[in-house]
Amino acid sequence: MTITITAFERSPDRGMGLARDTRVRWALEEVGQPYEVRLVSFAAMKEPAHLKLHPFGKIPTYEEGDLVLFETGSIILHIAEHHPGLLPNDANARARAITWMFAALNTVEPPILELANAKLLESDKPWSKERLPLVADRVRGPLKQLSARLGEADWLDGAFSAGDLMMVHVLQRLKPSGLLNEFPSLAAYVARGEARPAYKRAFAAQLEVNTRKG
Ligand SMILES: N[C@@H](CCC(=O)N[C@@H](CS)C(=O)NCC(=O)O)C(=O)O
Repeated sequence: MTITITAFERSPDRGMGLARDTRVRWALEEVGQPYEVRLVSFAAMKEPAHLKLHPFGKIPTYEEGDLVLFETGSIILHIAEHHPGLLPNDANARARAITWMFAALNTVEPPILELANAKLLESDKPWSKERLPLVADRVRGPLKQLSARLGEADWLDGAFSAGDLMMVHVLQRLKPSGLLNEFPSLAAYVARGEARPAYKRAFAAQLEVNTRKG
């Protein structure tokens, strides 16, 4: 059955790979599933046709036959559960890999998004200079703990899993801030993720959309 995802017609990051369709493309590349992409504008995302797929008017969405999913956590879990390659066979190891997906989305991503929003949307406010260091410190806390847990390992719990895929993509948003480089083992972890052939294919595919003329 054809898989169709949605992505930005023009991503605000101009193809740096931070838009969340990249993590879904990456998961599909890891498990070797072909997919089609429907590009949507910011205006179209808020129209009834897209709101039927995504009640919050965002990308990405995932369509496969009658199934429509939104939220990258759910989409990637679905992909990982239906195709080998992103979750271990052992039940406990599988549950732990899924736990890392939740940790990426629920513990690590929120302060990173807060920092990105503080820089993007609040830098003109008189209190911004005072607030930014506080927000940055709220990112450093979980990064320090994550770095301690990763230790010398390549991946968070044995072989590369959907948990690593999600965590690497979440951490990538920190690269422009320089904050990731404060944690060399996490910077190396992200680089290991980016070196995977499946990631490279996903990155190239979204870049192609964002550098297309017209
Ligand atoms: N929690 C959602 C977040 C989705 C999301 O925020 N998508 C962004 C692109 S990365 C978006 O569509 N932003 C446009 C908007 O909110 O209007 C997920 O993981 O899928």
